Amino acid sequence: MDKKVVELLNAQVNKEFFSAYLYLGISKFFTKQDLPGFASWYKVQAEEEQEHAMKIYDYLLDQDEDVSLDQIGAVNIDCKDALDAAKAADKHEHYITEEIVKIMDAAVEAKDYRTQLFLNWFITEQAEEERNSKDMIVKIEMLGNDKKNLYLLDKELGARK
Ligand code: OFO
Repeated sequence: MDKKVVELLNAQVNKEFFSAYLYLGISKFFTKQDLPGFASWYKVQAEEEQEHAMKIYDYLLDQDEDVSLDQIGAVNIDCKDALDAAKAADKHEHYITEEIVKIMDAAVEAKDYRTQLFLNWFITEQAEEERNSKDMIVKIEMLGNDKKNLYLLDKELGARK
């Protein structure tokens, strides 16, 4: 495989694990806010991010490439409220979309059609991730960003498996 494509995929494994870590941090924030439904929703999201990382990990090994398991950055969640946390998640998803697009660009340049096919799943997934993170902001803004108003949404979010 093209060296740059492999490097970017390798870096993305780390970024997806960092996403998991970030969502765990947001989940912890909501646990401490006594909003267990939000906490559970973001914990499920953290698990999804680990699956994303493992998809790329498996793909690289399937192509007989190596995978470097680099250090995952620390997460310091400094959110003042639910809306702030939802906005942090939304910002992160836009960043991840940009990173996936960069890998796709490199795969196109390298005429690496197999990796382009592989990345199609992530392109679709990022559209869903951005929609979900935006929906969360819209819901919080509609209900009102205080704990009493968020109680009902907390019940709904707790149902995510
Ligand atoms: Fe892996 O999609 Fe979110 O970050």
